Amino acid sequence: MDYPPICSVVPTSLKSRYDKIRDAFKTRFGDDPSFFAKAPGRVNLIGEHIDYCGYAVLPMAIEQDVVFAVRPNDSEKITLTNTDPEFQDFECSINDISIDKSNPKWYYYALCGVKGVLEHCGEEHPRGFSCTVDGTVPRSAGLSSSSALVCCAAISMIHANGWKLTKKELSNVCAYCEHYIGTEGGGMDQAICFMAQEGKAKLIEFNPLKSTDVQLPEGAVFVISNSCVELNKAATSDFNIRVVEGRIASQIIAKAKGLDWQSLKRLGDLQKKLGVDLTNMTNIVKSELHVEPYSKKEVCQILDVTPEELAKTTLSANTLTVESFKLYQRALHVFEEAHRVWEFKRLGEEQAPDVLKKLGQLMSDSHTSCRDLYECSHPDLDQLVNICMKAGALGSRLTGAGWGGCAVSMVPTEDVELFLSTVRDQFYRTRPDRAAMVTSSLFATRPAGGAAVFVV
Ligand code: ADP
Ligand code: NG1
Repeated sequence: MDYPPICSVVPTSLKSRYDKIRDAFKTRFGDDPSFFAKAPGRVNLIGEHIDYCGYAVLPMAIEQDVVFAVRPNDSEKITLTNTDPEFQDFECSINDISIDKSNPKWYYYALCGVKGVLEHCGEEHPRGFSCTVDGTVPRSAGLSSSSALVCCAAISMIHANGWKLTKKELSNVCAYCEHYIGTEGGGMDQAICFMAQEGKAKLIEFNPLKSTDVQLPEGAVFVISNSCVELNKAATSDFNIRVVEGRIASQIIAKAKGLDWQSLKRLGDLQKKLGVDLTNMTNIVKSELHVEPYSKKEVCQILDVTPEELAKTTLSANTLTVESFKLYQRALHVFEEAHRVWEFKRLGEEQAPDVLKKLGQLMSDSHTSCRDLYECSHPDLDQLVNICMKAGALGSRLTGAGWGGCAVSMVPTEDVELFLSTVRDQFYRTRPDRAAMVTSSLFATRPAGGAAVFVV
């Protein structure tokens, strides 16, 4: 069985940071923590907005993470504090966890993880814990700070109670419980958080969850750059509108094909049911869907349901009032992007001639599709991607949900220094607000390890 590691020594490279977190804990709670838990952020190399449609994605964990210093208690209370004064302390009873979807406070993400584990384990009289949180994952930037927080809370709750869940169980529980905050993501972030291995990118497949090592190309480095535009996914409806557009596209095609449309909410499930390949699916999109946006009235007519029934079968709480859906463009992106993921893996494995150029092209095609078909980019992010390409990247694309946040670029190893200084000059130094953030916003990265516990 594959459980998250429980280590007895904090690696030397992390010691000074963990000492500071321990000090913050001690100042607040008057005692030492009994363990640390850590959960990494991630960068998705390719496969955007397709996990919740059931398709495989290709992320790797990054060095930036969320760390909890934890001391279990017998009072059945959760007390959450943060090293960043921006985030206020919070306390509640473990038996009375409520999460307000309309107002995504920082501590709700932690409560999602605790609640998910409690529901899964179903044990009576669980122990609560006091903790101090410290995060280095840039927030609302597509590097999955929210899931790092959820997963870190889940693994802390597990360890505080002496329970055991495998990496797969934790991935599934956390993917499900992050929905309590309102975003209906597909599970990529939580899966890579637990399944990551140092030095390895992973192909993550869903239903059933499976992770496979991916050969990264030799001679290139992945560089992350933040556009410095933030979008909190739970506080806005942009993300869930895309989730719902995918569902409606799937259901309309299913109905046209005489299938049980109500049960076919994911484009990946639809493809399985139809038994055809991804190229065929793009042809089906072109023949069954129209390019113009669908009004809610038209969707209801096609599916032969009332708006109330559509709300129940398909919509989410924050998309009930959406009146227009772009189905053709969203579905086309999903099938083409799903194809690019498998191409990326295949080309990397074959190490074919020109492999770097071909992988770079796939990344750039992915960005174009996110920008034009999925409409989840942002003008500043497009500007950043253009600068990255001119600065020597072989491919560059938005990573994570988008609407701002980070780009990931593939850069020949020998050109990295020149690339970094060009992007620094042309994107960050042109504006004081960006210049102030450059150190935490522009960095080369390599695959980091997954969530772990350090007993002290
Ligand atoms: P991301 O793309 O980073 O997952 P989200 O918008 O989904 O972005 O979630 C970001 C939110 O997660 C923040 O607004 C904050 O509430 C919470 N969060 C992330 N990291 C931390 C942290 N270190 N401390 C407190 N809250 C955090
Ligand atoms: P970010 O932007 O990192 O929160 C979100 C989703 C992923 C995936 C990507 C887009 C959550 C927790 N995360 O990631 O599942 O759909 O967008 O590929 O909802």
